[in-house]
Amino acid sequence: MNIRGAIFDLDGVIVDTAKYHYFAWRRLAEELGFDFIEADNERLKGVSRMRSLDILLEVGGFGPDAFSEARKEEMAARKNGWYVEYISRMTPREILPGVLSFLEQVRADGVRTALGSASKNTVIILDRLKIGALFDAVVDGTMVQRTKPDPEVFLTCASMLGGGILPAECVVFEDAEAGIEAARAGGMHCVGIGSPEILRGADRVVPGFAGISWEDIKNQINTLR
Ligand code: B16
Ligand code: MG
Repeated sequence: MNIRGAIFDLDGVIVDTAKYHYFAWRRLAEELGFDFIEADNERLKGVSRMRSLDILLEVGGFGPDAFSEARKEEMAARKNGWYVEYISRMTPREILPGVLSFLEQVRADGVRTALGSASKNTVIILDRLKIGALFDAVVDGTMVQRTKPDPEVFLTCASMLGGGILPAECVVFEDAEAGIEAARAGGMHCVGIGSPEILRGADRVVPGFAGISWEDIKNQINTLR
C-alpha cells in the first residue's frame, strides 16, 4: 500500500511551542511554591492540558486529592491565559527549519496532509504561522473525546482526508511518546521528530525536517512493509 496521507503533530513538530507551555507551567509552579525544571516538562509533551496539570502537581509533591476539581480548572485556565499571551506574539519565522519545504514536497507528490494536535489552541497557532492552507484537514483537541495515546485524533484526520484513505496508508510525524503510541494504536506508520532514545516506538527518528526529503522518508517506509 502506498502512503496517501501524511499527518503532522503541531507542538514540537511544526513549531516549538513546548517552550511556551513550559514557561506557563513553570509560572504556575512558582505560584504554588516549587521549581518546575525542563527535564520534567518532557512528560507533558503531547498530553492534554488537565493531564499535564496532574503531572505538574505530582512533580510538586501534591497528592491526587490536594485540590478540588474547580480549583484545578481555575489553575489550568490561568496557565492557558499566560500560554495564549505567549503564542499570540508568534510569527511565521518560528516555523521549525525545513518544515515548509517538506510539506510542499509531500503535497507535490499527491499525498494529502493533515494536522493532528491535542492542543485546543491550534487555530490561534495556525493563524499566527499562516500555514493553514498547507493542510487538507485539521483535527485538534476541541474535536476529539479521547486524547493521545488514544488514536482518535489521528483516525479522525484519516477519515477527514477523504478518498477512503486507510490508517495503514498514513504516516504520522510526532515528537511525543504519547503521540507515537497513538499512531501505532491507530495502525499507522510513524516518524519520530527528536531523539531516538525517547521515541523508541517509531519506525524512524529524525532530529527535525532540515535536510530531510519526503522521497527518502517514503522509500524507507515502503521498505519496512
Ligand atoms: P493546550 P500537540 C499538545 O500539542 C502539547 O504537546 C501538550 O504539551 C499540551 O498539553 C497539549 O497539546 C494541550 O494543549 O493546553 O493548548 O490545549 O503536541 O498534540 O500538538
Ligand atoms: Mg507534539
